[in-house]
Amino acid sequence: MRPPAEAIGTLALIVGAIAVAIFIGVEGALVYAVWRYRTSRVSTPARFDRNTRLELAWTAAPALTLAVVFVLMLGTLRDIGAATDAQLRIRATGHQWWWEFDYSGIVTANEMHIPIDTAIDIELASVDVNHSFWVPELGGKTDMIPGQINHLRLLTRRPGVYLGQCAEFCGVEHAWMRIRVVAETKEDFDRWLATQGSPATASGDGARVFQSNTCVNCHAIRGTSARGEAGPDLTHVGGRATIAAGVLPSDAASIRAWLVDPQRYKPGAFMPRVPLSDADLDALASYLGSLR
Ligand SMILES: [Cu+2]
Repeated sequence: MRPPAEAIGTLALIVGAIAVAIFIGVEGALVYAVWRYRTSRVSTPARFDRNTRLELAWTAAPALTLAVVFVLMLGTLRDIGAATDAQLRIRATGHQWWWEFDYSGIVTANEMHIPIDTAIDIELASVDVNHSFWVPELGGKTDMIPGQINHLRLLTRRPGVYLGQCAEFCGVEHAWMRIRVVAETKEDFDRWLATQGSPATASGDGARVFQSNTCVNCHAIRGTSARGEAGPDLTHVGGRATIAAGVLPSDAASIRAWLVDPQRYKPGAFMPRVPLSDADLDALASYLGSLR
């Protein structure tokens, strides 16, 4: 399978080259005519309206050019469509304003890991409004529509971090709906997935604060009694690079600041302020930061 980004890039180059060739041809003819006939005193232009050959030529040439582009585009669409040969399936669900990634039951948020050299089929879903999944370096953008599953094919040969963004206006925090894709070797990916699949520790003050407050209504931490589904799964939140879909780094100090006043960092987000004592805040922030 060909990386979709490569297919799209090649198509853009070919279509761009055709457009440049047409531009040079048309502008060249114009400049030539202006220069060649610059001293001409003829005020009535020559008439061509009975010239069938000329009419046919300038109808056929653009039609043929577009037909060539059309055929090339069909090939590209085949290269970037649903991956029927997928070796890995990931369900990506858009939420206002974060992403859920489900690896056959192992759920994480906002940071998607993928193995390199692997044909991946992303099932795109939404629980609320239209979103659009877009990681420019990996491929085209595809809408996430409530009540419908769309597919996006992903493949990359290069390990690294690829940044993406929701590309369909979805409400006030649309701009803070960042996607972070970590492409890594198969071994690193398998290790990551095994970690994600393991439960979190449920002991300690932080775990107690989490489970005895309203946190559990919206968030899940596998291994504890928290099973909420409205907000991001936090089982390994400390192992991600950011929280709140890119707003803050995922260290204990930032998590604490976020808990104190989420609206300060992401106005409009559905995360409410939970009134907690300073001691509880410290315990909760260091607990969440430790969930790696
Ligand atoms: Cu959006």
